[in-house]
Amino acid sequence: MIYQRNIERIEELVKTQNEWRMSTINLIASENVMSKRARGVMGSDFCHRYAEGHPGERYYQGTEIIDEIEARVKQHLKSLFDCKHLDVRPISGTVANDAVFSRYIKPGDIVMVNSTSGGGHISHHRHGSVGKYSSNIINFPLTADGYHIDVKETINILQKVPVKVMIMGKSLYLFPDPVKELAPICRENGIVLIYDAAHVLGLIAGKRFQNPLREGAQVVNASTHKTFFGSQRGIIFSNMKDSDWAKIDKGAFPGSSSNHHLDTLVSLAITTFEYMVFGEAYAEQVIRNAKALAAALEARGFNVEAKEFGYTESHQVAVNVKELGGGDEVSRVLKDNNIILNMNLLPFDPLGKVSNPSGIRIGVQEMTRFGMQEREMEMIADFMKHCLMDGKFVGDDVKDFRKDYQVIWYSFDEDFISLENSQQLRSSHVEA
Ligand code: DSN
Repeated sequence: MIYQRNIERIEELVKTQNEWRMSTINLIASENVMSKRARGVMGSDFCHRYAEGHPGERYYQGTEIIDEIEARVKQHLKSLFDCKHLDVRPISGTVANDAVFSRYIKPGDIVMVNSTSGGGHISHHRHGSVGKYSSNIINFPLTADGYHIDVKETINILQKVPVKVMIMGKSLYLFPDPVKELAPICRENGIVLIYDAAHVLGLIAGKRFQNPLREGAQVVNASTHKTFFGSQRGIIFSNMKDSDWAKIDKGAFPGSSSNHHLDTLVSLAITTFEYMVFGEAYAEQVIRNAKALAAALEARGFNVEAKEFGYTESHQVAVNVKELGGGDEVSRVLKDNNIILNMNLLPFDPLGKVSNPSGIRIGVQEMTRFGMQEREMEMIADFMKHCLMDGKFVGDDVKDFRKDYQVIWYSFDEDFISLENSQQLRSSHVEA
């Protein structure tokens, strides 16, 4: 009986999570939601199965059907990212990073990365994946605003320091990194330029952010569930020579995983088709929303970062909330009001401030998927002002507001949008 009650408790918690999250404004920049159709194929027999190796070259029998799905998703992702090689087997963005870093970073190599307070991801650092292979990690110098790599100063450093690997892309990511500016010097000096596109993959696929491969990165690693609204997985892609790609192929399998979680792969196949149709309209609206929310917050007295650069060119907005009690307190107060986001170090925050940094990081990609536009960004800014500056409880108002945003846009879910509607949506964005 006790076991039965334990099982029921878990089922009840899952139900509570499902209902609660649909009644909140989720602004976590690394999350998103899948369409009903992408989510609906999860939980099939594939969640029990193994498929090591590549389609048609497996180490198990009984893989014919996943072989077709995997071959299709690879083919479609390759066309979306216009690349020669692509691997869908990493089971997360960090696993994708590790598959690549393990092949390119040798003990003692000097690796140049975005600092943690400058937005760099934990896997690029000493305690993460890079640190497993080398402890010689140096940070890109930043310009005075803290949100851009200082290209001139980086070139000065490269003339004096024998950097072997450069990793661009980050987690607090407002503006593109200078790939095209630094790729030529990397090529001249044999520096491998790796781009971590975890946060901005959907914006790249939607053609609204820099295209790192086209700008000169040798390889791109990413997760598939932030701005790219798929299941939680990782990918790697490149236009490198076949012989170089063979190293990465082994980094993915057997280097960093064996089976690759087929259940989530089938959802990614559906998301990829959604992205091919709706990706450009979605990415466009995401960036419009981020800019609109930043401006609305600033207008209500918040200290929004990077104002002189138009706040953001991505899905994210960074706000300095030191005067409001710091990132920890502010993010807790917001959560108690059903607005969910995370505290974040801001550029030049000391690393010791990691448990109460100066900032919060906001991502608008999930609320955009639920159909929110500029008008709704004004309302979110109002909620944030009322609870953080006027000391009001807005949790019930947030729940009421959220009732109108339950359907997932930019998808083929039958209760929302037809292909024709989406094309109209897309052309209205192009015309606007
Ligand atoms: N740490 C995650 C983020 O929120 O950016 C990415 O892995």
